[in-house]
Amino acid sequence: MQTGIIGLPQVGKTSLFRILTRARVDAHSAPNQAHVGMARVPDARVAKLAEVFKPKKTTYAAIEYVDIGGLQKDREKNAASLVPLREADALAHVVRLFENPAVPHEAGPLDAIRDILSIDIELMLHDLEQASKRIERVEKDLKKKKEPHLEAEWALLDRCRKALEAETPLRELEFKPEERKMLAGFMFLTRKPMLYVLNLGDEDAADIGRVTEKYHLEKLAERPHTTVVPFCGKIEAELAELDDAEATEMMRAYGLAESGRDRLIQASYRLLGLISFLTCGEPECRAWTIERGMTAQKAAGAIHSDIEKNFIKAEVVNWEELLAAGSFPAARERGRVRLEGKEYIVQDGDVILFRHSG
Ligand SMILES: Nc1nc2c(ncn2[C@@H]2O[C@H](COP(=O)(O)OP(=O)(O)OP(=O)(O)O)[C@@H](O)[C@H]2O)c(=O)[nH]1
Ligand SMILES: [Mg+2]
Repeated sequence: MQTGIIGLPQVGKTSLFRILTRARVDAHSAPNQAHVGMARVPDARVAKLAEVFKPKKTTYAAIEYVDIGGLQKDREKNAASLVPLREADALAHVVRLFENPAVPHEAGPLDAIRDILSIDIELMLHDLEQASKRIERVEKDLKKKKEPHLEAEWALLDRCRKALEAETPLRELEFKPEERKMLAGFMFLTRKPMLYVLNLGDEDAADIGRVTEKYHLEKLAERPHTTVVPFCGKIEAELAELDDAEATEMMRAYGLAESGRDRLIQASYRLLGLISFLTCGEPECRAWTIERGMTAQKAAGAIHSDIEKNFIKAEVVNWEELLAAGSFPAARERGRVRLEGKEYIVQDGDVILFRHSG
């Protein structure tokens, strides 16, 4: 699962990418080159279980980020730099809210709402073009023969086109399952879930819980499939260089209760519709990524297709109950371990032991 980082030039996209993936990207080399990297999903549950179970190996979930260059005023050039985003499952738009006289903001004085709209419009124009092209084709085919599936596709695309013309991103429309299937091939950018990263200056750190009001962005977070995460890019970059004790000390000095990096990665994980179930034993404590709403049998496939195929039952215990019991047998004795069938819907934080044949 991949999140594409977008935004105007010089808003801190590559800095964010570096913080998330801990990758060393030379800021001065090829500004318009796309960078791809993985970020470990911070998970206190795995850490706590590992402390008790002392496994040989601890493995966290991971998600991918891609940093494309800044979008330009030149629409032609933008069309090309938007292409890598079509493959992304979600977008993270970095919005500049920090002052830095050494790096002036291309769009002029700081204005989050203006910047958000200007990027949204680029994305909507991209989608409008895709929809219009396909509508033209469908109309041609419909003239030859009135096929019901083409008529359905035309109606759906026409609805998308009208929404886009009214400056409504497609993520705000509701689609039926069969419509979603039809739309899958188009890779519309405004259908992807959106994470707005508010890149704040240091002076906002102590009041980070209230910045959406300060910048009049409360409405933004209420939109469907949209998350807003305030973030102090410069502080987070410094924190990334420190060991845990030093980082905690520095966060206290700035009045930050938790790591912005952790908050941001967890928010994008949720926005992608992902949850983790855990496995825990002597060789390994591990978080496994699945889509929310997956059944136990499907979830088993995340570990191995054979376990999915030969699924018998799942032994399930909530991670906190397992931690309190101290071991799987002890949790069983306390009656905390449930025996679930293949249709059981796996919950975030379930620790699972799969029973399978073969
Ligand atoms: N004060 C301050 N400066 C920042 C922050 N984030 C980035 N910068 C500075 O802004 C400049 C641009 O940062 P980048 O991360 O390269 O921005 P970008 O969005 O990737 O830029 P382009 O890829 O060229 O569009 C660098 O000089 C950073 O040091 C921040 O949160 N605060
Ligand atoms: Mg960059």
